[in-house]
Amino acid sequence: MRITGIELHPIAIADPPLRSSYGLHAPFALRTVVELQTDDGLRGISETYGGDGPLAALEAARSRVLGMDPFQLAGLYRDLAADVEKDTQAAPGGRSQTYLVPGENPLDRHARTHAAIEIACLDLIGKAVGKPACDVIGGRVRDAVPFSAYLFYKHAGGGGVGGDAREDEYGEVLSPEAAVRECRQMIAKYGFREIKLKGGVLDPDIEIATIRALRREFGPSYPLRIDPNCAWSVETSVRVGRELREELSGGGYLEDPCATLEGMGEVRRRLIAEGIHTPQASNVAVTSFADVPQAARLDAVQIVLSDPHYWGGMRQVQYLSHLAGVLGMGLSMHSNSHLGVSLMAMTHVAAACPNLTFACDTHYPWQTAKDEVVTGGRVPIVDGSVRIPDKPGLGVELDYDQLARGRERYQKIPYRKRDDEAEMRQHVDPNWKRILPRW
Ligand code: GKR
Ligand code: MG
Repeated sequence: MRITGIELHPIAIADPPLRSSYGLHAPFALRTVVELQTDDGLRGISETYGGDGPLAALEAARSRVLGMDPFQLAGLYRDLAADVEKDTQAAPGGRSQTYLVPGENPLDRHARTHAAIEIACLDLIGKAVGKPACDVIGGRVRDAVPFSAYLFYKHAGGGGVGGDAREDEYGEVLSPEAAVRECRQMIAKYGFREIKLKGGVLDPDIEIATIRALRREFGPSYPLRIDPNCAWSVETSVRVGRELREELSGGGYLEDPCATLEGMGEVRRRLIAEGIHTPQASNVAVTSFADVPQAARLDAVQIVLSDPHYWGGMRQVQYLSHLAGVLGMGLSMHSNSHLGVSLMAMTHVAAACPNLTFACDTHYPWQTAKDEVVTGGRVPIVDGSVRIPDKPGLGVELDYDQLARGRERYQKIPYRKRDDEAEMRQHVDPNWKRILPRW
């Protein structure tokens, strides 16, 4: 089997005005759908980050991928990584994700590009051998993968503009009471059994009150996690850890409370000194394999957040799962705004990682059927979980009319890169800047 064609579909999908320490989500999120064709008539698909940067990186890989046997993935990773090693040398001061929105770190470009190609190849391989992708990469340890209710503070609005404006299902959410309502709605609709609050938006005392209100409403059988994306100082992180000692216990965690592994290591030491063992998770201080041993040495991170989109694909996430296990760390999964193709890639790899024992993050509830590009509409989330379909590969196919609509939306909008800070200045506060730590 040889790859004979690559089609890259840049699309825009409506996204509500969600807030985080990065700023505000734009009315449309950008994604790229990758489609590979083979000489025996198969089509393999994947979904990745959108906009000019990811598209250019995929274009640059075109000649390497055309003619390739989709089973031969190790050499592809080596060749894509070779280019980035040069970038690393050109970046004295090292790598850091702290100030970059996900998908924009130049030092991980090869991993993101490889992921997009690898996932489409695994879809092809699954189709060629008649097996689901999770069974191609070593076999599933679960048939259904649990996801968490991913709560955001948000402004009123359902995302999109004009004829593409979407219904505002959750309304404005800028208080603890509204966050509880949002969570109730999301759990009623999807049946999630774990809860994540995106923090770093309101004063930490309000965010503490939000977590407490969630605990009162849902009780200790719903583990809680809070993620301010580095908006807090070490001092504030320790204070929040202390005040939420009870609420974040029993399967919950504190995610990237402050910047850097050193900062998180200090938070950990100080909390332990007070007898508080709340684990810390990261998708900001730990974004590459090189970060993991250091995170373990400093005891800064106890749970690594995997994500096939930037860790290099499904098999790289399995390696990460293994490494985390060897170092005594747990594994969970990070997400960004995405559609059903990504959801299925996340589900397949999570099914094939024994060490991934937390419910994965997903932004999927924030997108709608109007933007979905897989046939049959939205991928069902039932009892908080996505089941592995009894179909080969990822188990989803593209709806080409929907894809064309996504491409049209992409052509209509002026931006080609996620810039939450600019959105914040345009819609909320003309003087807004991302300041870390803010509190
Ligand atoms: O969508 O605004 C967002 C999130 O803040 C996202 O960008 C983060 O990557 O979900 C992510 C996280 O866990 O840090
Ligand atoms: Mg995070």
